Amino acid sequence: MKWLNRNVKSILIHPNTIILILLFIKIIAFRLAVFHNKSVIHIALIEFPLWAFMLSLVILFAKKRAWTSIFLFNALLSVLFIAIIYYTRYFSTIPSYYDLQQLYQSNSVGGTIGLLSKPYDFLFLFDVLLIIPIAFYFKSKKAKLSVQLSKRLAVLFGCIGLVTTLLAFRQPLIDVSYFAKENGYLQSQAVQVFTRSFGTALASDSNLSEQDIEKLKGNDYVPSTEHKSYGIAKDRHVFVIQVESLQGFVLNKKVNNQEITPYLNALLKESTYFDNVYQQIGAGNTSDAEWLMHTSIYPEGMDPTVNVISGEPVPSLPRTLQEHGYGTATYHADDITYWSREKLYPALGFEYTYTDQEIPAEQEIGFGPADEVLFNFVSDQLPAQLKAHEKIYANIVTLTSHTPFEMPEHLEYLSLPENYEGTYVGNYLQSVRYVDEQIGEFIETLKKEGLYDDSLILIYGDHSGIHGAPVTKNDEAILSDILDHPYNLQDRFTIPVIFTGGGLFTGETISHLGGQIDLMPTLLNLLSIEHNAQMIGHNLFQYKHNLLGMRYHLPGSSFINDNTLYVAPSAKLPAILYNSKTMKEKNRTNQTQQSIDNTLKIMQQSDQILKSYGK
Ligand code: GP9
Ligand code: MN
Repeated sequence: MKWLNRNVKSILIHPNTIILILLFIKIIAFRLAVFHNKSVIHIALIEFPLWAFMLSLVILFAKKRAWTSIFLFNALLSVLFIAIIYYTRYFSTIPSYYDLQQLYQSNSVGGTIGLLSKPYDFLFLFDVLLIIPIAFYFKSKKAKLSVQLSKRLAVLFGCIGLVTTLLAFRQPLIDVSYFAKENGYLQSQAVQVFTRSFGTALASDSNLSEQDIEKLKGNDYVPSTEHKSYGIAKDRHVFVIQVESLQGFVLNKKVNNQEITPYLNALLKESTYFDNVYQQIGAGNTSDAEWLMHTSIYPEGMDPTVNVISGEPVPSLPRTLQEHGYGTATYHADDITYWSREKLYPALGFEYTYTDQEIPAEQEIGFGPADEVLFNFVSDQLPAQLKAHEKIYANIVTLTSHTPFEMPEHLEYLSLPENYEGTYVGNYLQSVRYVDEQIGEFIETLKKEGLYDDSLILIYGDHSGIHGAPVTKNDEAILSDILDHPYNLQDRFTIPVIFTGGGLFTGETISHLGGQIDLMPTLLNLLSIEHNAQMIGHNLFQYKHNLLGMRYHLPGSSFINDNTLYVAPSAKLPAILYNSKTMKEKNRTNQTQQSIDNTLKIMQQSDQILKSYGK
């Protein structure tokens, strides 16, 4: 018994054991933070072995510098875990190896980092420091790390890791976070490396016609020439204004008796306003919204879409418009390499690209010139564009209302209640109020120049601004105050879509369900222009029913149809269904599985097309 006690004791306080125990605790903390996973057995069998395998290799190969190498390994792991945790808090989904590759783009979250931290995060650095006294302790006791034991442990953990990875390959990868929770983070990365080398997530042989897709959405197909809206804006100039972080809930809303978007609200009277349209972007944020607008193909989801295309020309809105006599230009005041637009824009086929090289770096707010500089620049280009082309297409992507929404005081036009001042939501409202004013000015310019009556203008939001960790309890209370109900997923995901232009529309609000995928087909129908490739979306003026997929911001296989918002099971939560009118939870019906299957079929078709644009 004594012998056994001594043996157990010597194993427990063996240096190899101590550092493995520390690693195990660290991994439990990581899984708790990212997946809310408390099952120690699951962690021990699935998540721990591959990391422990790496640590054992470090000891094996480091030999004399073992303690320094362990320290570095631990430090690197802490940085990695913290990066994953912050990313997950902001985007509500885990990052993959390719997201970590592009950490240089982290200024997208830059000013928000402070808002993402939590008091206990520093504990991830605690064990790194702890290694130092532990190393000294064992050195003083002349207790060495055992290479022999590390060898055995490397074989043991390596074998368990291999088996769990092979098992992971047998599971369908529809939602990356859920997959990583069930099968392990490293295993999920291995499976992604494999699937990405062999095509996009859902890509497989799929051959749905436009008629088939309409049927899956619940509509009878009607040829576009028979739509009521067909050609009502034929031969007009086209202006598309994609507004940074613009959400639907701010329209027609007041705070302190002031409208948040007075110019857009007034414009609605001469527009058609679609008030039930959902964002569908993936990891590529703004650039994915640009992709959806210009191709009507789903974004990749877990990777910014621009990263999965080859950069060769793709069938697109600019190309189709150019074939119909339009000069096509795109304007965005950020660095062109952000979201690899130096690849995206040529692939989409814009003739003129204006970015931070051309748009003057004046009145900088956040990471670019204020939107008034952008709009003034566009106005200045118009005469030359109109001289060179009979019809023009201008794609204008705003920037100022970007997180963290901090505006210089003289541009804060709203007088907010005291408790809103300086809050995330308060700042958001100020920045939206600012861009509203700039859009108003730009429309006035078009009117003054006599262009408004000859133009079709589409204004929409790229994605939500209010989501994730920066939203505090206090912000939630302010949102409830504005909305008269707790902020919900529908408030978060719906973006305003406004079609306007002189004499075209009469102030109608249409509540057919739509997604960003529908913007391009709707616009082309108004212009009576056919696109020579398949579009996954449809004309919102025509079709009453819809079925939308969303991945990345919702777990894969989530869907939105006319009356349901279905959130598929995720790494943290079980599946949940909402009545999309009331946002009250509801029960699953026989129809639910059918809608999931139909959504996946539509997205599969889309992914098939996206894959053909790939490398
Ligand atoms: C970057 C700008 C903002 O160029 O469009 O991007 P976001 O962070 O919203 O994707
Ligand atoms: Mn954006």
